[in-house]
Amino acid sequence: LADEIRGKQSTRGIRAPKRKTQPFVGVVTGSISDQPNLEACYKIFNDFGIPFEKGIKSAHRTPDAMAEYAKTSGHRGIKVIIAAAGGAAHLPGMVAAFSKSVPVIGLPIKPTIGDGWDSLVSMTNMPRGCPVLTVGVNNAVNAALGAARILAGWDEGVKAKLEGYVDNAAAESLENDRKLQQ
Ligand code: RP5
Repeated sequence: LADEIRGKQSTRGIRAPKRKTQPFVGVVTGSISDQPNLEACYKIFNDFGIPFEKGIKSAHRTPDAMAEYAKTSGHRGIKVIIAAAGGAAHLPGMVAAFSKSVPVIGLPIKPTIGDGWDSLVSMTNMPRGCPVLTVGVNNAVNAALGAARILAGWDEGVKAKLEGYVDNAAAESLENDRKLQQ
């Protein structure tokens, strides 16, 4: 993936039009108000060189667009979907229902009322046969890393980035311990 060409510099120094890279991850939120919570997720995908697409597909406000997006995601080459929603967090479950075979990671967003527990439980308590792989409330980092782990099964570049990430986190933790002892 890291080798995918995102844009090309022409020989005259004029920037050629960006070639659209096939996205492997679809990130959808129920509302524009959820988007700031996804920044950490987008950063990881950019750092890892994972092509992704993002969109707002509301299960309540735009159910037809949401259904169309989910139904066509697999045919369009999307390997995993992150669906983020808060409050009445139906989006990941509906996306999982319509996409049929694409893994869906549910990211509960803390709503304006409450701590997000209701959003979390609505994503974990799916009926048998329709799983939503759910991460913690507002934990966009784990949503991104979870998607990267799915892709790492068939992409060596993503696997190497992930292992580097884990090794860096270990080194940082050991360094924090060392500092604490001083
Ligand atoms: C959910 O309702 C969205 O995912 C969002 O978290 C929440 C509130 O949406 P807004 O009223 O801010 O658009 O569907």
